[in-house]
Amino acid sequence: MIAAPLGAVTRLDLWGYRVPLNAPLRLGRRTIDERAGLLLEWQQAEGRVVWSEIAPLPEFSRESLQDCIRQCRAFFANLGFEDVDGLLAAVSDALAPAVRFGLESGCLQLTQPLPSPPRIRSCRLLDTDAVIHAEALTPTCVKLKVGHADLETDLDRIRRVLDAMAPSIRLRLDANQSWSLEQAGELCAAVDARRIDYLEEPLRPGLSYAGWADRTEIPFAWDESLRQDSLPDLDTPGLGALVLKPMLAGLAKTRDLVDQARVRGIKAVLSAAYESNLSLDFYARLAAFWGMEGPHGLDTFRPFSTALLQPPRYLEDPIVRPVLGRNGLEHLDRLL
Ligand code: OSB
Ligand code: MG
Repeated sequence: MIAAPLGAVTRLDLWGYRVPLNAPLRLGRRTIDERAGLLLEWQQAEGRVVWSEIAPLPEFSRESLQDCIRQCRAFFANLGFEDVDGLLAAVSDALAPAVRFGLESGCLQLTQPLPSPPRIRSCRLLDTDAVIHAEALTPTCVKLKVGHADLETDLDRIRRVLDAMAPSIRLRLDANQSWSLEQAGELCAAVDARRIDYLEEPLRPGLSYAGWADRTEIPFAWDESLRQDSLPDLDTPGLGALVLKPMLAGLAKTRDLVDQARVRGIKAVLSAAYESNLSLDFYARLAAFWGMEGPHGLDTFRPFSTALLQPPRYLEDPIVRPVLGRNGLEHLDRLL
């Protein structure tokens, strides 16, 4: 990496944002009706500005927004940096993943020539309670949340979605760690395996995947499991994809897992955690920069009532929202 002197950053500001959601969003056991987060504004000489985001997701992140604000203040108060490399070297696991992401993604934009956000097709996300409309017919990939109801109800929904989809469209299922190996096996046996891309996090936390490949041809994917204290065995038979949420893991750890997937011929899929359009654009740039195939899990902008600072640029089919300018943000601190 080219060591751009941090002196080139003339100012760093911490901002807060709150965006009402168009519809309540269910996250695990909680429902939220607004999304809150932080933005870092990195100003450089010649008026160049880079934005990065820190947006821990309730129910999925351990850190709160207040934790992140505290950690940002302490990080810049206690450490003097020579350059971007020095700053990155000071980013340790003592910092929460969302804070690491905000710092790492800011530094990446400062030092690397990222492409502008390409327009990409995301995997269309259908909510648990979603009614299956004809809109499910257009994408190349659909993701359905399962595991909240009993198996018969899930099977019924899966079959209805499959019936509504052209045969070429791939279906991804996400059970968010709901089932035993037996339940997952039962479900897999009852669906058309050829139409399922993969089944994300089928098993309850702590259960072994050792018997997976003996039971079904449907590959499983790991998401939550990749954020446990110790990394699961990436050579486990049946593992078909790593679903990577940079906001929940940090950017450096995400990059490492992209490499680990690549050497094994496993799919690596970027997945959003309801960040603002700024991070969604960043993920699209990242996917191009890292040469990742997709489709990625970036269909999370729909519930947002407002875009931050600029319209989203990564969307193949535009979603038009009013744009909240810099004066709609709350200034929290000057960090540098
Ligand atoms: O379970 O993968 C999840 C978003 C926030 C929290 C958890 C999840 C998600 C997504 C993002 O599903 C969209 C995707 O991966 O397609
Ligand atoms: Mg998931």
